[in-house]
Amino acid sequence: MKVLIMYGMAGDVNVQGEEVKKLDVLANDLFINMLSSSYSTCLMVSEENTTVIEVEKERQGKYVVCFDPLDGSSNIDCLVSIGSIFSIYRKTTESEPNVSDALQPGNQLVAAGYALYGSATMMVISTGNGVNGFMLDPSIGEFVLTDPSMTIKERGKIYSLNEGYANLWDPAVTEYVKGKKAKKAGARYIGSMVADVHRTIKYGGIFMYPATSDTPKGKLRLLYECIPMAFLVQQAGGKATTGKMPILDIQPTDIHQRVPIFLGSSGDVQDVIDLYKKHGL
Ligand code: P6P
Repeated sequence: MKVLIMYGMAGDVNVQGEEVKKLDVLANDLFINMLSSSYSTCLMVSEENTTVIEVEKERQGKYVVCFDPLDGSSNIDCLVSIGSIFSIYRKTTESEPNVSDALQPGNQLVAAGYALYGSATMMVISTGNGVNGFMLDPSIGEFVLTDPSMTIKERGKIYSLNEGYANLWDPAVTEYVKGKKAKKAGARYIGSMVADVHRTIKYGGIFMYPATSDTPKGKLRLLYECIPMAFLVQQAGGKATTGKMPILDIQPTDIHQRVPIFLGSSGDVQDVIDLYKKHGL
């Protein structure tokens, strides 16, 4: 009964009479509580919270953490892999922690990472000197370094995006995908960013969430999806762009702003950049 309740259901009371939370709410509470009690963090941005979360004064540390506690949570009930994504900045101002401390470009990041909850649980992390992957060994309850110095090959055979929006793409994306189909490239799309990005790092290729005529800024959030993933991909030797500029160079203006994103093998992503230039976009 308890296991069933953990999968996506909400608003229930379990056999012990405890309130049952949706997994993404539980994940958010865990992130906030652990960071607040770590004495390392002064400010947080969560996908689940409309405004920034300030840590109480006596427990403040020097870091600002932005996170999506459970990305892809719409996939929980069908058991598709989901994940958590985080990025870490240093607080650079002397003032009380405030939203401006979180609105830093990705090229100021101290660290970023994700946890992937799939057929195994894996943490992939970078502190600016390459990317390392740690697999959870349940028999000892520890994360073991199984993927040291992860690197993305210069080109890959896979392209990944939601082709349901093909009628809404701009000419550059339309031409790029047409070219991929002409080369009979492999199409893979999980619809869970952490899983799609992890496959892209491991196998090479490109993951795309472009702007459409309906969503001119795309869907994915800059601070806690695009910047951390762009940092990791670049640290692994890949590229990450909006099509018009590097993700890590964007000056954020809002904690929940969205941007288009193309990331993965440097050669594949460069082809997209060249098409945006060709179409004068
Ligand atoms: P679409 C999941 O909801 C998510 O936020 C990302 O994990 C994923 O990449 C994207 O949205 C999928 O969006 O529009 O293809 O369903």
